[in-house]
Amino acid sequence: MPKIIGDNCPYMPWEERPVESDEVVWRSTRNPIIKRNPLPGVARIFNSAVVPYEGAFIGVFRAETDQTFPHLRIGRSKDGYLWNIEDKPIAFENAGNDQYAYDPRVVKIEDTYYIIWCTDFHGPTIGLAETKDFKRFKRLENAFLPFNRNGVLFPRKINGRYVMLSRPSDSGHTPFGDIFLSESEDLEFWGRHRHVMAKGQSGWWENLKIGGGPAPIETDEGFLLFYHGVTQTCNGFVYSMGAALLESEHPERVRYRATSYCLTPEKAYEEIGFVPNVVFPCATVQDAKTGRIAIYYGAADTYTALAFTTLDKILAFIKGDL
Ligand code: BMA
Repeated sequence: MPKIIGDNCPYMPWEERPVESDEVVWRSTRNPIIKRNPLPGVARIFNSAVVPYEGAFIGVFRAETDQTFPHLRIGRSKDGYLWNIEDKPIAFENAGNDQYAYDPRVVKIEDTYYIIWCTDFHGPTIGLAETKDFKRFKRLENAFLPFNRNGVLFPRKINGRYVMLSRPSDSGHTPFGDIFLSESEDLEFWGRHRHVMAKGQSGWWENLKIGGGPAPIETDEGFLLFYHGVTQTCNGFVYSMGAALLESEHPERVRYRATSYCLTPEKAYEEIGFVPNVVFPCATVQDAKTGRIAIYYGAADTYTALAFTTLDKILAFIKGDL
């Protein structure tokens, strides 16, 4: 059996696959777990990140106000389903009033939690911050020049360097895009850029663009990467979720990549909303002991939803054995 390299999380959200289902990724019966207008002045919470923290969970949420202003808020949950979300945006210690932020990821490396998101620096690019306690947040230098999105840090240094995936883009809705990788010794200066995956290599469902999703999950067979893949229809973009396995010490090399999506908009909360037909994964929590994986994803730029898989099932799917 393949193994997750990482912590156990016996209290993670989990639902067994329904007996009649043969899906590789199955949805929570409680979806969407965060509904419309979840807080006063907040219209929608979606595309958000969750990490285990001190026997419970912390979320860094993409909230959008009733003026459609995207920003980050901290939330806390005992079970990963029911969330208490703060009534104010995260106040970064050294960032002035700059609150514009969306599509966060959170990654723990050694004893520090890093938040990565899409910021505005003369156009979209990758913002970074660190915290140890989710009370004080320090902004670091932006990682890249504009235009870039979908910055995703790996959960450990590789060959002595921090490693980040990103998706160079344009200033608008970006009708193109591949996943690249960059390295840094100090999280400030980035280089040794490598191309990791091209759009469209796994089918028409991702023939417009692709972008990294949650922080890659380390396994004894390599890093498991969930990503979003986008196709264009006469009614707009459709965002699905794909999966691939990257080499452990050379994550710019793809070992396997699934040839079809593992989650695509099918439920009303994924097909109907502020932006229809979007599933957009930004976080996972997993249990090394059982190989269980819970995936947090944004649905239709309106809701937060949960789906599940296990390491053995998703790896078999990626390798084409299912
Ligand atoms: C992308 C990002 C995501 C969003 C998606 C669909 O460009 O802005 O936050 O989910 O578009 O609208």
